[in-house]
Amino acid sequence: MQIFSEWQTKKAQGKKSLAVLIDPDKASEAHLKALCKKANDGEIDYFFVGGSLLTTNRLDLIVSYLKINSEIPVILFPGNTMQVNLKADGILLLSLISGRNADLLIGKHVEVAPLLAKSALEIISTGYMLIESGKSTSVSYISGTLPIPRDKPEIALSTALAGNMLGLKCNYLEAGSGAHYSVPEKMINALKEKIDAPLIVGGGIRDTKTAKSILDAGADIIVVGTKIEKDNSFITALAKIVHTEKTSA
Ligand code: 1GP
Repeated sequence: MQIFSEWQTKKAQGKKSLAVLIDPDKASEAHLKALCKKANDGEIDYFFVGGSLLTTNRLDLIVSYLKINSEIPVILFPGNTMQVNLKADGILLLSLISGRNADLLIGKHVEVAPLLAKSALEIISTGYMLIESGKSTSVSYISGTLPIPRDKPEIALSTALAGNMLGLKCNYLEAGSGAHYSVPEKMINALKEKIDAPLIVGGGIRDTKTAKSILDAGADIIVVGTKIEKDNSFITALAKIVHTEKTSA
């Protein structure tokens, strides 16, 4: 099944998913091996691969390894136009709608569109929103944009609605990697109540309690990176929560 239609089907069934974010600069082979095992055991639903800034040339190596050794979709989560790899299954074509940097709203997309059009990658257009998270994050600094204030769910909702009216297929609330505070539940809930598009939430999820409240508030897919880089046993604990919600929903 195509990735996005799987997201829609799962959402309709009240099923939740766990995406693990892999930063190509940081992932060792041992780490990737452990992640693939967990993916093949059903603990991880999707791999997201990318980062705000890559300082090595390992993207192709990482995507190839994941494709050979795991059975789950590998989805590019590109920080810039250099992070396109045709061996992946899909790409989140991010439009940074919380910001007013024209390059990240449409400019970079123009540069990669001809390549993407010729590829077999599934293109998932995504309304990407940075949410203020207690500290300046790489994504905010690199994108040169201000995040949405965390106490303004109505701004996030209006932004997501506008993005979806413009044709973006899903929404991503991003606190930023290593965020002090994850995305507020009230904001997640505001989007869940009014928008049918699949909702992805990530940034600063370091414990199962936070993961559960984000899922309960209405996230369909949670994305976890930093904590798993340090402790991949966290995946098993997270998977129990994410996939229990599946059966209880
Ligand atoms: C994905 O940026 C996040 O949305 C990942 O954040 O590294 O804090 O888990 P962490």
